[in-house]
Amino acid sequence: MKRVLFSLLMLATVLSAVGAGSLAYFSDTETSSGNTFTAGIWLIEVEIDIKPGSFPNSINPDNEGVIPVAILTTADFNAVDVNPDTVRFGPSRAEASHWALEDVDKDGDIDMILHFNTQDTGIAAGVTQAELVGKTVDGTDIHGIDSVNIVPPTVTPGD
Ligand SMILES: [Ca+2]
Ligand SMILES: [Ca+2]
Repeated sequence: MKRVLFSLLMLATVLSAVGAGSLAYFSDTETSSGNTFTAGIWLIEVEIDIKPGSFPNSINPDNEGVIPVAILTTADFNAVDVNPDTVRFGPSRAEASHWALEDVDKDGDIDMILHFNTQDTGIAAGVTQAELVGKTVDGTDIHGIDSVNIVPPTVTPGD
């Protein structure tokens, strides 16, 4: 299992080991939930799939609908263990409007699918990836990240 032990002493090691995505998560957690990073707080990196079955994960920020996001069960993680009430998604940390347990990726195990109102997520032009955070039923922090393709496309210099 990809577990990362956060402690103040280990911070430099952890950040270099798990990369920029987790760095963003680290700062968000600090401000949003008041967690302190003392020894013994664990973080599980989970596999998520924005818009399961679709790639690229095209999102129109003006859409009034929902964005489905799956938390996938893997050999190392059971998505059934996630407390859906704790899950937040996107730059604005949206709460799910709906969730269910189902085999999203049709590999024979049960995953969690959550729906977030697009307007609640904070996903806007220029966003290239979106994070999901939450906790398991036993209180362990989870974090996942997936790519986002904003439509209609924004003009990028050099294209
Ligand atoms: Ca996808
Ligand atoms: Ca599955």
